[in-house]
Amino acid sequence: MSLIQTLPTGPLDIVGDIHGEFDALLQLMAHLGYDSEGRHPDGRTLVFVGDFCDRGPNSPAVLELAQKLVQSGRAVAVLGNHEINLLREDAKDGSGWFFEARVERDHEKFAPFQRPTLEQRQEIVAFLSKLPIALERQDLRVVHAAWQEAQIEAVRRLPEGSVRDEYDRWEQVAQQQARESALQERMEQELEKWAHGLENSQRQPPFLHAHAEFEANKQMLNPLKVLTSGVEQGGAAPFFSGGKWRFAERMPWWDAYTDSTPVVVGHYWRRVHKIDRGAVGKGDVDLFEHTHPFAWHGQRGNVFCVDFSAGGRWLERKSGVTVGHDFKLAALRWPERVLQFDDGHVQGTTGFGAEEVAQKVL
Ligand SMILES: [Mn+2]
Repeated sequence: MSLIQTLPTGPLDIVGDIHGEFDALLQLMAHLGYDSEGRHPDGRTLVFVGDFCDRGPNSPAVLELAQKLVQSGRAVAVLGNHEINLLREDAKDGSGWFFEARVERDHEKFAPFQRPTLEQRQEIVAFLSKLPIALERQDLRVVHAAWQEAQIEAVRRLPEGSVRDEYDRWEQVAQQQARESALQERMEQELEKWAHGLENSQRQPPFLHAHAEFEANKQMLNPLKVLTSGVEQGGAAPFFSGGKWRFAERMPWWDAYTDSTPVVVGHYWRRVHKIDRGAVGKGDVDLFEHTHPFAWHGQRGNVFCVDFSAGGRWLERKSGVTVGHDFKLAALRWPERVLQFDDGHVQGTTGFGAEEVAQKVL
C-alpha cells in the first residue's frame, strides 16, 4: 500500500489537531454522535488530520483511542509533523511526554502530562509507522499541511511504513548539499558571530541569511516535509516559533491552489477569537489574519484548515482562564461543510468555492 491512500465512502467528520487534549476529543466525538467504539448511527466515519500528540495533558490516551478506532476500521488518519518527529526520535518542544531528554524542560511549560508505559510506547510507534501521509477520493483531499501535486506524486511511489527512512534520507541530502555548497560553513560562521544560540526567546538574533537558505532548502527538498509541515520560503525577519528562532516562513500555499478538488488540512493554528500567538510560541506570521474564522480559503475558496488551536490549551490552564475559550477542537462535517466544536457549538462555514480571484480584480 502507498503512503497516499483512499478516503472511505460516505459522510465524514474531519477532526483537527488534537495535541493530547483527550477530554476535548471525547466531548467532540459525543457531540458528533459517535459512541466510544467510533460507531455512528448514520454510518459516518471519523477522519483525523494528524498532530494527535505533544503539549496537551494526555497524548497516550489520544493515541490509544485513535489506534483502536483506526484498527477497527471506524476511522482513518494521516500523519502530522508531530507524529513524524516522534517516529524519527526528534525530541522537540512539547514532546516531553514521550522523550526522556525533554521531560525536565517541558515540565515547566506543559505539566501535568501523562507519560506512556513501555507497552504503550511500542504500540504508539507500531500504530504511527503504518499511517499514510494523505487521503483522497473524487470529491475531497485530506493532508496535514499542504496539498502539492509534485510532492503528492513523489510520495505516492513510497510504500506504507517508509516515512521514517525516507524522511531521514532527505534530511541527509539537504545536509550534504549544504556541505558541498559551503552553505554549512556560512551557517557555522553565522553562529560564531551570534553567541546566544537559537533557543533563547529573549535574545533575537540578526537575520541569518545562510540559516534562512538552509531552512527553506531543507523544507522544500523533502516531499514528506512539504506535505506535513507546509510550503516555506526564506523570511524577512527572524521569528521565534516552536522553541527556536527561525528564518524561513510559512506560505499560504492555498492562494496558489487551482485544482477543483477541495482540500482539508490542520496544522496552521486557526482561531475563533484573536489570540496572542507569541504567548503560545507561535511568533511567525498569522496566515489567517485576513480570513474569517469559519471561511473556506485559497484562490478558489476550496481549502479549509480545521485546526482551531487546541494545542494552546496548556496556556489557558497555566493562566487560570476558562480552558477551551480561545483554543478549540473542531471537526468539519463533509459533505455538509458544518463545523462541530468540542464545546457543543455548531457553526456553518462560509465562502465555499468563492470567486476570490474575481473579487481581487474588482
Ligand atoms: Mn502540525
